[in-house]
Amino acid sequence: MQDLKHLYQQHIETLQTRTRHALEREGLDGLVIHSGQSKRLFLDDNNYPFKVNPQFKAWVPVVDNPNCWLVVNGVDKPKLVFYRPDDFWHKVPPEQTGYWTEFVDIHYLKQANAVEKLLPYDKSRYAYVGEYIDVAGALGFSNVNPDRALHYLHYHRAYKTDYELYCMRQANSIAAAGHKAAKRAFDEKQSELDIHLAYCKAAKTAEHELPYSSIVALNNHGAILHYMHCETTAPNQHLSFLIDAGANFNGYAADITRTYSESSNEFSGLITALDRVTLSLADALKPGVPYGDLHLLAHEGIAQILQDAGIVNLDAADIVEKGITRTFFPHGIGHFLGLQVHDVGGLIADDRGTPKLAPSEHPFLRCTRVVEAKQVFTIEPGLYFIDSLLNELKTTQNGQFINWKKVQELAPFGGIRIEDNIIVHRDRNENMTRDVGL
Ligand SMILES: [Mn+2]
Repeated sequence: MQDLKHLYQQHIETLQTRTRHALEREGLDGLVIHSGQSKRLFLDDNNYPFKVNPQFKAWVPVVDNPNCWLVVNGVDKPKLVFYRPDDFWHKVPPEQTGYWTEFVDIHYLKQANAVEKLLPYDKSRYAYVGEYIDVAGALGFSNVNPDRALHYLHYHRAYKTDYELYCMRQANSIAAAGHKAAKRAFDEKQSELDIHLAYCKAAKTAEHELPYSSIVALNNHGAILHYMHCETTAPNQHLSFLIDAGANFNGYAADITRTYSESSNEFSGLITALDRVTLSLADALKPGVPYGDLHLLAHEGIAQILQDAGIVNLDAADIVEKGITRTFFPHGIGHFLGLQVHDVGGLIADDRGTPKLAPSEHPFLRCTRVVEAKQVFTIEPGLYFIDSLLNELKTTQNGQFINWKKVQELAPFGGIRIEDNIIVHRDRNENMTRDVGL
């Protein structure tokens, strides 16, 4: 705990420095960061699960409390306005204690609409950072979510502090417990819903606390890239299992995918081969390498698998050259990871926010930056048998190179994705996911 306190102290110092620079860009004295508000369902009296403003949780590990505010200027101790109403309907958070509280100046707020007296009097030198533009207006802010400051913060957020790395290792460790339980539930031939519940139980995480909706896909459901459905009854056969599920620690995410085969067969051979691709790409992540190059390397690795398995009757180089790998691997190789699962700043060239978009042949690439130390990425190659894309391929010239009989045999297994979370250090990589035994 002493350690975490020290790491947090350094983290706050880094945020203070970044904030000073961001404010200089914008010609401002400070930022007022809103944690958010509860959101009501249409024509209803229930709220959506609360999701905190990422700019807010960057500063404090408070992820479940709306109507909180931070006033930061990069110099003075950050001021935290912490919402603690008198409320017998909801759980009121306790007065805050713990490793982080001595580094912020905490003020408790009983009534959400009484915040004004705790905010800077002269709003003209401050910008509001948050989602609720009308609230900002009512409070008298004219500068809302200032572009130049946010671009600066987003760009530099790619360089994680040691505190953030600590949190992400913890998130990986929590997710690993879930993944191991989910694998056992698959081996016991449970339903998607029961596997999902086994995951949450082992990760000690309620569904609304997950960093993203888990993908728990049996058999050919693995071919649906964002399969969010959860069958409540078990299928007749458990051929294969793809699970993409993460965890949060202090607001930082893990994002891990594993794929399993029920027995040792051709599909399990593909899993082993793709696992090797994940590991070799994780090795290739190095300072100075454009992240997009890893995406191209992934296509080469996947092409080699398609050739070796006799799925495509061409040499690997030709499979890539003809664009055939895009049918089997239609998404990006990965993304920044941090406060957000797809962390910000991947598609800008500099801290002024100059756009650097994904190339048109690879539109789903989520990061075009050059890899540097202290950055954290996912690496997640995939190989899927997706009906709609295969049908499209069939109508093209390239259709003649495909072993359709083999594709038909493998289609019931859905698809494969193996996703690890990697820290790039100056002289080595740290695979947080393998380090926790997955
Ligand atoms: Mn991911």
